[in-house]
Amino acid sequence: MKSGFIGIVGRPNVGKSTLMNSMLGEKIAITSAKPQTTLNRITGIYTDLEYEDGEGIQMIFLDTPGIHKPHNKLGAAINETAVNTLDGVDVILLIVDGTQDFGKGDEAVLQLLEKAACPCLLAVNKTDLISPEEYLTLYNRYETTGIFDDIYGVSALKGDNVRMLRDRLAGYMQDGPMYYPEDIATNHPERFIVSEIIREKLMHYLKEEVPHGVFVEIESFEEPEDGDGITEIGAVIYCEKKSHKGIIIGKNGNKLKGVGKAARKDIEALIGGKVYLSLWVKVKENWRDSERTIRNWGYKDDR
Ligand SMILES: Nc1nc2c(ncn2[C@@H]2O[C@H](COP(=O)(O)OP(=O)(O)OP(=O)(O)O)[C@@H](O)[C@H]2O)c(=O)[nH]1
Ligand SMILES: [Mg+2]
Repeated sequence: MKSGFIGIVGRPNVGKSTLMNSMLGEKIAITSAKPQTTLNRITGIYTDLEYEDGEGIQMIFLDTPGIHKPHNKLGAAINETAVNTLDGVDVILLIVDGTQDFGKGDEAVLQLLEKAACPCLLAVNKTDLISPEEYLTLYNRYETTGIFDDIYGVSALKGDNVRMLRDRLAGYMQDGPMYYPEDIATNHPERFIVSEIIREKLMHYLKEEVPHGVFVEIESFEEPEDGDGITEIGAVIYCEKKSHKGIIIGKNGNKLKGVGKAARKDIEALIGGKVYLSLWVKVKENWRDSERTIRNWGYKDDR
């Protein structure tokens, strides 16, 4: 059996979570067009018991928040989560956005990688949006750093080269135990994934500052007593301002209904049964700057 850990890092919005989901063939991490969608480290597990010549493999992907210049305590905490992931993995996969020119933020990430003790691969993502010349410019820029064992152009969205990249990463797995049972794709509790799904819909439906100031807490999760009953879930959406509360609820409650309906569909697919979802909105001012709140809500990496 080969197994190991792959740290997925990069700046916000480059497609880390999309690429992890694509390598898993399953949606575990939420994604959105807005930066700072991922706030915790998200584990995605790929197991194939017949990988090569009958030998099995288990690849444990660690998707991380985008590395950025923090503006509040939450930002600092999630940055730390990403940077900590560079330690204790077998291989690091840096993802960059092929549509963006190399800049200061990229330089800062490279400086972090220079200190990493394990091998690094690079994926230039979103190749579906760029020309071969644009790809080559980025390729050359990164190639000269000497940090990467290999550089791949991929499209996480279209799946181009994703299989090849996963096979290359598999080469870094070592003889080791099976850390998780064969049939699980993540080690996060269902409630956490449910709260993430709700947050994803909020990211999609809300504009500008509002979605970044929301946090979702599952208050109740009651599974049916018989197999095909309804799972009843109650969740609270915390936001930072009274005015945001109004925006989230929307005219005649329409916004919140839309979020609830979209989330319910995904949650039903996740748990494979009917769901009754109740959502409430509450205000918790400046929670992104409250050390205690951040820790209580699990955004602090306390390894
Ligand atoms: N065109 C195109 N869009 C992509 C590709 N990969 C990701 N995206 C889009 O880029 C946006 C960001 O994707 P995410 O996977 O959420 O990015 P992330 O790096 O995880 O972002 P954070 O969690 O905020 O750090 C989403 O709108 C994706 O649909 C790709 O290969 N091609
Ligand atoms: Mg992400």
